[in-house]
Amino acid sequence: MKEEQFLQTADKVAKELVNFTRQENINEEFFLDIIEEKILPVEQFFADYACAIMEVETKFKVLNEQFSLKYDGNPIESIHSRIKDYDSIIRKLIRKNLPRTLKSIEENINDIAGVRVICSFVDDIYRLADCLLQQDDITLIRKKDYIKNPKPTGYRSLHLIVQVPIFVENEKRLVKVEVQLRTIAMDFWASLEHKLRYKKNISSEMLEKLAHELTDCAEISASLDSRMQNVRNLILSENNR
Ligand code: 0O2
Repeated sequence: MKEEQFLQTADKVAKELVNFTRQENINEEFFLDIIEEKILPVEQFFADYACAIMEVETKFKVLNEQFSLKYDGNPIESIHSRIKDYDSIIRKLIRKNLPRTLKSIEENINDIAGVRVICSFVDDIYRLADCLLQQDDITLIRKKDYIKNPKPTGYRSLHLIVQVPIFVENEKRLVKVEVQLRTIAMDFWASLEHKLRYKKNISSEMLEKLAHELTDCAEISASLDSRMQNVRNLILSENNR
């Protein structure tokens, strides 16, 4: 809905600009130059991230196929990707007191392109991450293991910032992508917690109580993951006997 409203507004602004150019007899070439100078670089900038997402998604899809041949079943339940919206990017720049330029966004914001990989078991997360990082066109920029070291909120996931090459015409560009790997249980918790975090009109005492409750739920969910992993290990060892 937000995207639809944005497109309608953008369409209206574009039409007004064209009318203004005509009424004021502004040189059409000048108008097109401005578009070329201001709008196309932004479009190109975000297009690079969309391509990088495709590259990383394909790598995971290939790994998923390969793993399903070698092991028992597919390790990946689903993959969700997104380009961070412009509002969130600007808010992050302001929060970090950084300049609001494309160069600054490229250098300082690591999660413009995000790929979330939902796995069946915790072991799959580490196996997939290792396989991705072994590929010689992937460079690891940063790794944060919130599974071994959960956030105080209870949040768990493995975060990788990787750099991947994309090939456009005669040029190779290196683009950063944030990969979040988590189990179904971790994703279930994170999605609900994210929804609840933005609920308004809650007293501070209640907020504190709910934060404890959510951390507790994260523990329960982690213990479920660990039990499911044990069940899987037992089945695998039985099969190998
Ligand atoms: P969205 O819409 O989910 O993408 P950095 O990017 O390194 O500058 P930071 O804060 O160090 O910033 O990154 P961090 O904490 O490693 O990862 C941030 C992302 O992890 C968040 O993205 C969430 O997706 C997820 N995350 C981290 N902590 C929590 C948490 O407590 N609960 C939930 N539900 N998700 C969490 P964004 O930026 O919030 O946006």
